[in-house]
Amino acid sequence: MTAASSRPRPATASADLSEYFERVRQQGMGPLWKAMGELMPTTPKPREVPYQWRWADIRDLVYESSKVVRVEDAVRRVLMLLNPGLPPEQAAVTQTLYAGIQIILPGEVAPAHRHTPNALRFVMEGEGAFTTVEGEKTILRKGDVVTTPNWTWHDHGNESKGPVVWLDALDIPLVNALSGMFYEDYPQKTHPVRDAANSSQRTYGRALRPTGETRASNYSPILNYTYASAREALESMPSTAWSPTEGRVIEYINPLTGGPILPTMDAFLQQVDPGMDLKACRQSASRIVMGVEGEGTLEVEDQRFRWKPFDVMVVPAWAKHRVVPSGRTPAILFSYTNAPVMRALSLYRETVV
Ligand code: GTQ
Repeated sequence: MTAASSRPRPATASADLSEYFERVRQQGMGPLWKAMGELMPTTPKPREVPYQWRWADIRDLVYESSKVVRVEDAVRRVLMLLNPGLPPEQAAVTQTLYAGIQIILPGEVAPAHRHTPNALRFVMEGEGAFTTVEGEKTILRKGDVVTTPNWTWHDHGNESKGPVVWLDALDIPLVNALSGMFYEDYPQKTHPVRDAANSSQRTYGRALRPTGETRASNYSPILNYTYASAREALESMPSTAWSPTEGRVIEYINPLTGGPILPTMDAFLQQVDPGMDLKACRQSASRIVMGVEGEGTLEVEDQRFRWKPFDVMVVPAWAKHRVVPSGRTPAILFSYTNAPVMRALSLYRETVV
C-alpha cells in the first residue's frame, strides 16, 4: 500500500457532490467554498439597481392617493419608491435607505408618532404645511430640508390653501437589518408646541450657539434648513471650493460637530453650472438624487437618466456616476447617502474614475 492511497481521496471538480450538499443543507449548513465569490466580491456588488422615477408619474399617483385614502387611516399618506432590484417588503430604495413621497392636503394632520429611524424631508411642492418635532414647529417652503432625528415626536399638518408634497428620506431598511426598530403613537393627534417657530434655526443656524452649550449630539439641533440659505451658499461659494466630481456642493451639517446632519444619513445640495465638465467617481455609499432646478443627465454606469425637477434617481453603492448639466441655467440637485454609517464602520471609500 502506497502512502498516497492511504489518504482520503481528494474531491475533484467533477465529483457529484449534490447528495452531500443536500445532507449539508438539511442540517442547516452550507459549503463556504461555493459561496465565497458571492460573499466577498472584490468591490461592492449592491442589489439596488440604477433607477429613475419621473416626477410627472410620481405626481399623478401621489395626488390620486389623496383621493383613495384619508390621512387618519393612512397615518402617513406616502407612496414609497421601491428599487426594482430589492424585495418590495423591505421598503428599500437602496439596501439601507428609504425614499417616499408624502402628500398632505389643506386642513389635514398626519398624527404624531416617533420611531427609531431617522428622517429628513425635502419640500417639493406647495407652501405652508408645518412639521412639529419635539415641540418646535416650522412652516415648510419649497426646497426646505427638515430633520426628524431618532425617537423624536413629530406630526405634520397643512394650514395652507393647497396640497403640500415632500420627499421623505429615512434609514428604515438599515434599522430593520439591525433589528433596531421601535415605534410609538402619541396619545393625541398632535403633540404640544413648546418653542417659538424655527427657534433652532435662529439659535444654531448662524454660526452661534448658546454659551455653555456642551451638548454635541450625533444629530443636528436645527429643524429647518431653508432653501434660500442653501441656494445662497451655493451661489457665493468661492471657485477654490468647487469639487472636480460634483461642482458646487454644500453639505447640510450638524453645527455642533461639523459632521453629518443625522448619524445615519448625510444630505447635500449641488449646483452644476452650464459647461462644467465633471469627473466621474465611485463611492461606497449609496446615493439618492433628486433634481430641483434646471435639467441635465445623471450618468450611472452605462445608463443615462435625463432628468427634470423632482425626478428621483438611484446611484447604487460603488456605481460610477456623474452629472452633466444641460440648458442655460444651473442644474441644482438634492441628494442623500448612507456615508455616515459607512464611515463609522471604516467601510467608506471613494475614487475618481
Ligand atoms: O412622516 O413620519 O415616508 O414615519 C415613512 C415613515 C414618513 C413620517 C415616511 C414615517 C414618515
